[in-house]
Amino acid sequence: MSQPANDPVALEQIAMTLASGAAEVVRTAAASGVEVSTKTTATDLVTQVDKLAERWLADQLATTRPRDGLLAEEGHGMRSSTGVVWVIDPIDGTVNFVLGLPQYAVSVGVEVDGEVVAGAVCNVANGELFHAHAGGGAHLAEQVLTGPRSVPLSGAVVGTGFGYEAGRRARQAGVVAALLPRVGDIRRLGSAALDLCAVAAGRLDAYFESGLNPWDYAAGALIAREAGCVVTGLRGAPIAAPVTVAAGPALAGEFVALLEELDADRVDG
Ligand code: LIP
Repeated sequence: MSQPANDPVALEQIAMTLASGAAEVVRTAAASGVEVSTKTTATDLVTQVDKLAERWLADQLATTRPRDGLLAEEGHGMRSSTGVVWVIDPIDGTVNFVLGLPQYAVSVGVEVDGEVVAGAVCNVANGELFHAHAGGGAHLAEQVLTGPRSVPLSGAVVGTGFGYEAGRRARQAGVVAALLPRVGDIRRLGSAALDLCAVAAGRLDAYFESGLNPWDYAAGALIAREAGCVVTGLRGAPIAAPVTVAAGPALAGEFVALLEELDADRVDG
């Protein structure tokens, strides 16, 4: 009997193949040089490699999943007639990619009827492939991921990121300045998708960021949840409305309360 078109296990396998394949497209294209341009601000970069990888992903889906929808960072979009939507960032961490800092990824999330049920994140630089499907746990290759260590908030290493608009970054910096003496340390690694996978893998104790786009978090949030992490917004809001938080269950309540105390969800003026 063939698998249903929206079976999470099958969708996870496709997401893994797409993420790994697009990562190879990025590696190959980058070898020929990278042309950089800007989007919303001078720091919001995009390259022809982002666009090439997204075109490759769109072409793969047009061939293998022609009736599914597509939402991708660099503009490819398709309406779904199956209830399945692929939510894609061809290079998450574009600034790192341009600089050659090995922390950038292809992120492929899969929604069925509005809920993300499968996803894969491939670190282009080292080939690490994080993946999950709803109810199936989270994995790095074949390794089962179980989230962060047990650590008090005062010792927690917290990942975060910043937007591209200067005024917003100033307000975000104010939150981080107030947070830093209350936690163990801060890391700004430059890719939300890999930050969320780092929490899933226990490489970060927690993560928060305001203003993420669906393609930044779709796959990583599922992977973190399937690793047993709490992934939430602030004050009962859904994730990315505007803040996305990921932490182990023992730390999440205290961490969310601290972010609410510091008004981490009020940086948009
Ligand atoms: C990036 C995010 C990161 C954020 C960066 C940037 P992009 O996505 O993944 O968390 O802090 O400013 O938005 O633009 O490289 O795809």
